[in-house]
Amino acid sequence: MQLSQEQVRQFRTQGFLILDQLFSAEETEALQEAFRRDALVPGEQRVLESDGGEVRAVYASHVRQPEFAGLIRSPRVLDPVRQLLGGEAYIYQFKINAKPPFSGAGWSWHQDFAAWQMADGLEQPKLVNVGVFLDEVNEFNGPVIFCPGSHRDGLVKKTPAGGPAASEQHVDPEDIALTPADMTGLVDRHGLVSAKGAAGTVVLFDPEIVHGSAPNMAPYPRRLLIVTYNDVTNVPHPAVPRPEYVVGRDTAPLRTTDQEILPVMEVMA
Ligand code: HL5
Ligand code: SIN
Ligand code: MN
Repeated sequence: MQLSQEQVRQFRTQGFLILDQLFSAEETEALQEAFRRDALVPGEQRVLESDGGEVRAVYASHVRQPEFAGLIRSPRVLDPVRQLLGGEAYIYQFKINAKPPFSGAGWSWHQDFAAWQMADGLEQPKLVNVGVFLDEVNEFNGPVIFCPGSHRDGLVKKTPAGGPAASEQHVDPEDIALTPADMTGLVDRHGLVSAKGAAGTVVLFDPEIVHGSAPNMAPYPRRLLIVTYNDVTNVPHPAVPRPEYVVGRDTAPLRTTDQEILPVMEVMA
């Protein structure tokens, strides 16, 4: 599966591209079920909201749940990623941001590559993020908001905000948050667009695009899965490596599979 030239052009100029309902309702339900299972697994990979209540994010579900192992190798995802990178890809990071009903907090304005350069010594922004909507995303449940075209300005901030980290488990965008002064200029130049759509929709986005999201005000969740693929020639050189759940160590080129998300049904005799 390849993107059209127009889709590639959109990704390069806007910094994101929406692929409406790339996954079917049945596939999305299987992914939801796999996440329900995975969110129960105790461990460092599970990040709670700051009040200690609900699950804020879960990392590396692709190493525990077969549905996610299939998803990351799906030609519908991996082919466009390799097309955009112009090379082979491996999994840098896999996370699901849960944003539960009413209580899911927002994510501060940030650029992903700032975190990965600072925390992991990653040299080049040769990555592609693939966001998969596990629920419908609308104006009520805290869509990701992009500052379109902002990726072409490069990194706005190259040092952490200072002060105690919001989380010991990962870099919370709060720790690299852009200031109101940064955002005023960016929004003047580029405006803002939110990524909305039915469950099963995919949004590809650039590691340098400025983005963030508001809390979930709705009585339903906004579970957003984000797979970050890195170019195999761009492996990080960290002073101190972060845990494997947050930065993948298997840098071998990922191959597509025809065993995607749903189990292949056994044919009854
Ligand atoms: N939580 C990620 C990490 O690598 C960084 C953020 O949205 C990605 C900024 O720890
Ligand atoms: C992120 O950038 O990882 C958070 C975006 C979101 O889940 O709204
Ligand atoms: Mn981000």
